[in-house]
Amino acid sequence: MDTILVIGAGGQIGTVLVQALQQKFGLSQVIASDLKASQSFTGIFEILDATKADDLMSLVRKYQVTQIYHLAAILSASGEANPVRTWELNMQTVLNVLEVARLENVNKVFIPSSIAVFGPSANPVHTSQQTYLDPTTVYGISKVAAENWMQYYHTKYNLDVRSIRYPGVISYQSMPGGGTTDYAVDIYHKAVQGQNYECFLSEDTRLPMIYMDDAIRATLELMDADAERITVRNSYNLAGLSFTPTEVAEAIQQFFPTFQTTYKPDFRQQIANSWPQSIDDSAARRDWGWKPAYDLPRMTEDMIHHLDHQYHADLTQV
Ligand code: NAD
Ligand code: AKB
Repeated sequence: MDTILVIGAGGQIGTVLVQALQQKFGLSQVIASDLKASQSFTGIFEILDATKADDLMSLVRKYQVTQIYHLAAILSASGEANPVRTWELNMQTVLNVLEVARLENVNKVFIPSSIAVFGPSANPVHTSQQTYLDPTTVYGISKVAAENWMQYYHTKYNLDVRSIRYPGVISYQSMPGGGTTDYAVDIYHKAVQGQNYECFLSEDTRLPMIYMDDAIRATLELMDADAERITVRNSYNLAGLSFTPTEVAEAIQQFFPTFQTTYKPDFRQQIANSWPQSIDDSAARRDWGWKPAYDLPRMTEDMIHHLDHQYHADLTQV
């Protein structure tokens, strides 16, 4: 029976992934961990600072962990405020996870990468799996390095480490934590609260995104795939959908016709300009059958349905 450790479980993806893993493996088989305790978890929770290799090792031994999902990182926009700390945290935690997994014979490891690995030299349209990786952010640099470390641990030690280059993840269940794609969650919250939105990217900035349901399903499908089918050991490109702020605002106006967006680009615009507009994920489709389920209208309907319920339920509790 598998025992799963999720590191950085309190973040945007972790809060949703933990629930999916609990459903799949059982409540007693999933250990959620983060820097601070969170009220939102049912099941097992442990405080863990993943920069501390000994603490990570103790936890893996204590629960005889067989799979690790490592989600702790500082994202693109927050990372630019403190590049050295971002490099240290993003790299040290990845190295600790890989090394502990090797030493403790952990069966499978998942460490996400990001579209942030791409930079100005990559073709921005339908960006291919194998292309130039010249990121402009410290976050992107740390993800490229992490991809190379994953490849190294697989090649040298046969560690079964798997990865996806997530696009910007859009969710109603949890808030994003300091990325360049965060506007695409914020805009829905404002609309459902009856407010207009000031966007920090320009109206025509097209970026690759993915709905949380698709991102979680992709993660579980990759981790379920037979090892011999995995031909990419640095990180798989993954496509969900691509849109601009104008397009998402128009999709929201189908539900809230008076909703208005204004545009005031800040430092995140430069980051967004260096990223792809759309992604070629043919390797993921070929190797483990990836296919996204959500387009912009379907995602918008689902986001608004759930957020409407959340805000309405909150109001009735006041
Ligand atoms: P997040 O910022 O929402 O959550 C990260 C979590 O890690 C936080 O709960 C934080 O407390 C925790 N953490 C930070 N330092 C830690 C440490 N030293 N030890 C243990 N935990 C620590 O991030 P997210 O959006 O959930 O992203 C998860 C992963 O997916 C990251 O690797 C990120 O780069 C990647 N990713 C996310 C997106 C996205 O749009 N959310 C897109 C591409 C890639
Ligand atoms: C960010 O904007 O930094 C993240 C990502 C795409 O990695 N959402």
